[in-house]
Amino acid sequence: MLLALETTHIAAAAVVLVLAALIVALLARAFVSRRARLAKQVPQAEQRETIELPRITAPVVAAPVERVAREQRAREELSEAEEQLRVAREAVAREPGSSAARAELQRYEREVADLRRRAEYEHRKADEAQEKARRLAEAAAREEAEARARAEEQARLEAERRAQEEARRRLAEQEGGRTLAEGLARTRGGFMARLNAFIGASKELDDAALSELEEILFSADVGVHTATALLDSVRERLKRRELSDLGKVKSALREEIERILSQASGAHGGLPEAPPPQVVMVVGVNGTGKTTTVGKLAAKLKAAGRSVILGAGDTFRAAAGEQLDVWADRAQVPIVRGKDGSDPGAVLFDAVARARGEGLDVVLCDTAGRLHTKANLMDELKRLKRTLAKAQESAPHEVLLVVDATTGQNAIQQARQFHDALGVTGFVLTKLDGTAKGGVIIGICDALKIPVRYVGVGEKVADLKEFDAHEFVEALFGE
Ligand SMILES: Nc1nc2c(ncn2[C@@H]2O[C@H](COP(=O)(O)OP(=O)(O)O)[C@@H](O)[C@H]2O)c(=O)[nH]1
Ligand SMILES: [Mg+2]
Repeated sequence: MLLALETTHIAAAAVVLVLAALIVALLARAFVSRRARLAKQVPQAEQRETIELPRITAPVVAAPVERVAREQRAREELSEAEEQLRVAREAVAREPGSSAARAELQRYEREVADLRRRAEYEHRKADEAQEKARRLAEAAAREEAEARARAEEQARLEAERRAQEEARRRLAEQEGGRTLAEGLARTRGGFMARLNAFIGASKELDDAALSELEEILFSADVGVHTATALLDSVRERLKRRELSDLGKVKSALREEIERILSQASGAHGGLPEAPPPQVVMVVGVNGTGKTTTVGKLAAKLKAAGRSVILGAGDTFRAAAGEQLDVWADRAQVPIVRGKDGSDPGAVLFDAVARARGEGLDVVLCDTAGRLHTKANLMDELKRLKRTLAKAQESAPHEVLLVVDATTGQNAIQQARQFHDALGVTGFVLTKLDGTAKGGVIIGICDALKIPVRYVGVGEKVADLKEFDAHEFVEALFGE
């Protein structure tokens, strides 16, 4: 009974003690946190008397926010412990003899040391996280810049592709030019019509008929020399009794004309083969169609897969350079242009040098057909030719004379002048579509034995045709 009573007392005492301890602990905690709250209001300099951690810099990027928050928390806990350490120090100072106060001080010293290490660790981690985030941001920025550059490059290529397509479209538009027969319609309507009428009249092949034929041939713009030669060949065949009727006269003339044309020109026209860069010097009187021919030729060669560069050698007229620029743009080929009035030799030299440097196939050199200065055109062209030879051995590979068919027989004389001065290697007869004087082509071939490379029957690219003697005669004699 007594034992039971004692046990009850002990239990009650224990409960009271535990309760008392709890109350003390709660009070102590409330006190500590109040001090800590107060400590937070203490100015920063005072708070930082023992630790100098680097300041938290604003995060460069948003990613390490959590790390920064952890560092912030660690700092707060550290400053709370530091505050408590300060209080403990004061307590020891007040009661130097109190071992409880010293024990408290040691505990806070350890705690502050631990928390400082943690704060430093969190600071390092936050730094690392920031650094990592910065690197990621940099990589992202780099990637974005690269993607932008790629997009820009793609846009550029797309624009280039569209420009080329546009150029091709324009070329295609220009295609479907005249046929040779259509281009020769006027010539056919002139001398050929007279010849046909003469033959259709079915006269006797007597002297009167022959002098009528002579007159027709003289009117054909083939030149006196060639007209005479053609008539002679008819007479010759008559003598050999090869010609029994007038119908045969026509086929005899046709044969003879084809012989003259192909003797000079070979089987096919176009530019002859030459090692790259093939330098073509285009010459001729003003207005014959040099610049146009250079442009058309550039488009044709380019379409055939050859790389071409244009040299704007007519620096005497501003319009000539601009005109060639338009062609370069249309044909999508590079062009070398000098300032107006600058030395054409320098321009053409540059064009050849660039063709050599870039490994291009053909250099088409436009030249002036008339000079503003008193200088003689032929002397100037001779000088240009020498310049081209200096730019490249064996250049120019071709001296291409452009002759305007509408000038008729005068063209023969003109061609002779150019040939004597420059050694023309081939010629182009332009504007056949606009004249009945197409016979001049026979006269030039016969008189100078220069091959015809191309004929022009209009202003479109497709209107510049590679010359073919058989095709030409067929178109000329065709009904
Ligand atoms: N109808 C026609 N006109 C042409 C032909 N070739 C050139 N032309 C025109 O002739 C004019 C003079 O040509 P251009 O090339 O400037 O002559 P350049 O002074 O010798 O350079 C231009 O209006 C050309 O379009 C052709 O074969 N037929
Ligand atoms: Mg010109």
